[in-house]
Amino acid sequence: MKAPFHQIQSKASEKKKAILVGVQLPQSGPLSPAISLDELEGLATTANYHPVAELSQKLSSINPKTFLGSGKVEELHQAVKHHQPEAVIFDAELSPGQTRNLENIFECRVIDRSWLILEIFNDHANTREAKTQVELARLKYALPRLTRMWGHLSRQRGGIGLRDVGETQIQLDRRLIRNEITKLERKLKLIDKEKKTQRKSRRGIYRVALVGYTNVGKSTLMNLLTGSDTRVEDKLFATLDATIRKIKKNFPYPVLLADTVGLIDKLPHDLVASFKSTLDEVREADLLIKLVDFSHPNYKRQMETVEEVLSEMGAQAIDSLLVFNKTDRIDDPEVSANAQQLNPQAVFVSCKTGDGIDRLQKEIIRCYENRLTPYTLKLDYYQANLISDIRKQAIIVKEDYQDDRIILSLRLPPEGKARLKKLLLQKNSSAAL
Ligand SMILES: Nc1nc2c(ncn2[C@@H]2O[C@H](COP(=O)(O)OP(=O)(O)OP(=O)(O)O)[C@@H](O)[C@H]2O)c(=O)[nH]1
Ligand SMILES: [Mg+2]
Repeated sequence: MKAPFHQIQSKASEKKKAILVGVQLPQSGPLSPAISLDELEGLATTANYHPVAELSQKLSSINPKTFLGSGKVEELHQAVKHHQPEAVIFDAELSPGQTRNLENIFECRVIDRSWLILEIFNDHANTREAKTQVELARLKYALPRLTRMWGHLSRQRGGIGLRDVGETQIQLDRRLIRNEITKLERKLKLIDKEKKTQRKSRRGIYRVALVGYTNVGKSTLMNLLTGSDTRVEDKLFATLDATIRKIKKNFPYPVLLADTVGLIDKLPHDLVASFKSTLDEVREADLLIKLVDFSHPNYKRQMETVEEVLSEMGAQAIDSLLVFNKTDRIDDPEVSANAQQLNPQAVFVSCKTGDGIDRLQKEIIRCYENRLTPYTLKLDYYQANLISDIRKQAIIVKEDYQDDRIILSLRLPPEGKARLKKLLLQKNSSAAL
């Protein structure tokens, strides 16, 4: 009989041992279980687990009590006895009841994909904003699952007798958690307000946001275009905060670029809700650079996930540029040719070699110029000294020096007209607007 478990040879001894369970449900589409396990392994390793065995399972239906059918649960139980892992990690979202039942059977921790992602976010959160956002998501996740912690405790202390104490304690803890959630939500509202004010101050400047699946190279591209030093790592969710920098290199206009948190399949709902102010950077951008890791075996599905999350966020209508990264890893020219044919609007780049970056910059400029509206401004000759200030607010396409006045053909960014008006008022001029 074929061994159900794939044994993993690895020496990450200081990490916590874990058994991984990849599941393929009918609604997961054509995604192969192997690819789903690959991603789970990446997540588990990032969260400091050392996978000792993997099981992948096609499911036609979910067992409401234990998620998997009884046969598979038993197989897993045997593997748990054999490997003595710290946790069994499922590549699915488990209900609080399913987690509790499985933990009772295995007598070890059972973690679902959502919690695993929350653990990684918790480890990587550095700023006040990210920490608050992650903490809120974790508490919301924990609230309906409190009983399982107390279930453990009452068993350890002899069971039945302590049950009532446990129940009372659960009520108390629930209240504490609810209070904490309210506190964090208030704190986030304040942070949100600060961020809004900051965004307001950047109004009128063209804003570009990098979006994409985690680990596709967003921060690498950000560093390349802005000369900043955002953290780049071959890790999932290296970036949790939105970093904003000016694009400097060879850009004729001021453009702000935002690096944002990576997306992933089945992102926990509470996390998306908690990261609202970070994701607002995406929602309010003028242009989205949708970055794809072209060398990833599952890049098409990753592109779909990004589209799904963007449309959930209400950001699907924003102008966008599709950019395929890591072309240096593609050896087969036919693969590139096919992808180019299927995505004729995409820009192909390698942030590692710099290949294609010039073209990308030109595309960003083209998108920017598409947003400009033509405008004519008539100045008297005594106002000619305003032209250098006007140049900061608009693109001067043509300066026509006539006998009695100067006619400027301008291209204005959104809100440019209001800013021009303000400038002329400040200088006490009454040009014909
Ligand atoms: N070969 C190759 N590797 C690249 C390229 N661009 C980025 N990488 C590598 O891909 C890994 C992830 O890069 P990041 O820039 O951290 O990716 P990210 O999208 O910001 O990831 P998160 O912040 O974790 O979502 C790093 O190891 C980079 O060095 C590229 O063009 N070619
Ligand atoms: Mg990053």
